Amino acid sequence: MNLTDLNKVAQAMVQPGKGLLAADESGGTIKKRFDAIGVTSTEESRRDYREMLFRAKQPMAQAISGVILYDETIWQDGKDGTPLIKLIEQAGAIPGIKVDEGTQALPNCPGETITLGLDKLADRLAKYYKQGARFAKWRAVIDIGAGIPTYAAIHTNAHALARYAALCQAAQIVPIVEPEVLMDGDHDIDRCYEVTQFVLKETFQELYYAKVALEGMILKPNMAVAGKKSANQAGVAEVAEKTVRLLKACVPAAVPGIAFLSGGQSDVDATAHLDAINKLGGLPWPVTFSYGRALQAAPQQAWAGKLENVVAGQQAFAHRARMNSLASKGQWTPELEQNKAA
Ligand code: 5MM
Repeated sequence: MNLTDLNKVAQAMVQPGKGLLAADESGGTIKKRFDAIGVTSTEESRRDYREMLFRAKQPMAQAISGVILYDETIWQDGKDGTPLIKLIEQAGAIPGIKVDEGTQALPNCPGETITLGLDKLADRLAKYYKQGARFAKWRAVIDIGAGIPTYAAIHTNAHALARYAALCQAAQIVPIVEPEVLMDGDHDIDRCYEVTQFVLKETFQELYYAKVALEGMILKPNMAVAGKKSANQAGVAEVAEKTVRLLKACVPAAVPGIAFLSGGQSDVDATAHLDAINKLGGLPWPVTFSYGRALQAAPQQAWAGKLENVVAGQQAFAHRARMNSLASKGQWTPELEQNKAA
């Protein structure tokens, strides 16, 4: 492992004013997204959609430091034969790859899951590196509900994240460590805080046991937010204050950066929260975005699978990318949000 080089890539991923585009939807997830806009999910439609995003010059060059790809995409060519991965590189962004293979029920833990994909991961990482990937992503999923999460689920998922991260670094690939505490339930923000704190502490403990170099990784956490079904929603200031307190208590300063997931927050909420977090200032790490839905919902709506809508789709993507770029510097305002033409 060359830690200096890993650290350089990690720092580039969280460089000022930029963040990550999570375009790594697996087959099932992208089908769900396409169903919502009336588009049939085929190899070609998925290619066309992602090519539209990667060819959006302005947002790709100004706001996106890296793109997380799904296995299918990293081997795909654009319509004119240019490999999609080349389009990302030409825009000055770093290609990355999702290497987890989804989740499966965790035995003895009803309602909880473990993320799959460790078997043969070393071989897959070597192939992805050769293809140009310089970082990877693995998502562990922790749900909050009656009697869950259990320690068994938290520990098993943290252990898998650490094994994945160690394998990535051995393959000279920066691991994005993503322990996602879902916001699907009716819990309040304090319950989310408490569970996320436990999950992060366990994750960093396991990373330490696995001898993962913190300087060569990126953390992709959830923010401290109330569950979607909670009657007791927290405001922007409370989310920012509690998220910062939580992360400061759990994430060592040696970590080069934090890139949040959006987790089902609305586009504007995800931006407003990131902005408020950065406006608080005094953070030991750069804090930016690694959004999937919060960057893509608007371009998906605008595109709707039609060739004549490609420019509109790219403009919608450019707007969200610009808003999040501003938020990553604490420079976003609701007025700028309205000004789509700029
Ligand atoms: C883009 O969605 C990613 C892949 O999800 P599946 O494996 O379930 O298809 C997802 O991991 C994503 O990268 C993160 O959750 C962040 O995306 P959001 O939409 O939460 O910002």
